[in-house]
Amino acid sequence: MDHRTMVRLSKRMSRALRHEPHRIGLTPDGAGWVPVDDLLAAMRIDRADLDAVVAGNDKQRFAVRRGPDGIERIRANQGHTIPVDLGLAPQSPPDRLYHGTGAAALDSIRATGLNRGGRHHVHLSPDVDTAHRVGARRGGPVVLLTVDAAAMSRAGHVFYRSANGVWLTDEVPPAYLTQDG
Ligand code: HQG
Repeated sequence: MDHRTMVRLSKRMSRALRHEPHRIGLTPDGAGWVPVDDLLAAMRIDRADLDAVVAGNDKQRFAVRRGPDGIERIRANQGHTIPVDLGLAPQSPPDRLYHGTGAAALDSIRATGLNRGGRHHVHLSPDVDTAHRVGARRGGPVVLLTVDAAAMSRAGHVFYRSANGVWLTDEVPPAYLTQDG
């Protein structure tokens, strides 16, 4: 599969597993898992293509595992808008985390902090490069924000780390944000 086809398929799988499973007749369990065979049938795709996306995905967006019942299931590691409990345990974050966004959002973020919007959490990156890539998705100049995660943690904010290394928290009030560069 060429890169473009892979990206397109990854996006369709993200949509199916994070946002609109019901549209194609899937019902994820409470933790977001669906049988691999059900996803293949619903999306009309081959197992080899699914495996290529899962293995080749730049961000490890998906996890596949075999349950105690012998059935293989797949879920998105993060980013859902459907209600799921990923079962992540709270973790102590690194002192600093990063968030990349577009310049257009800056005034609003300064006023109200980072909000999770339609997702379950605010997504934070462990390093500047990743944050920059996330911000670049907005298309314009990238704004890089540093999050004082150590201070947030001391103040009682809870952090989780998704299976692909994204740090998740409920919100980041403006007091914990500084802008770089
Ligand atoms: C912005 C991708 C105005 C926020 C990435 C962001 C990530 C505000 C946008 C993952 C705001 C939400 C998540 C406020 C936050 N006012 N704008 N108060 N608070 N925003 O896509 O963090 O490809 O939901 O800055 O790589 O960009 O999906 O979140 O620009 O890991 O696997 O609102 O999505 O991963 O956008 O990205 P998103 P995000 P996947």
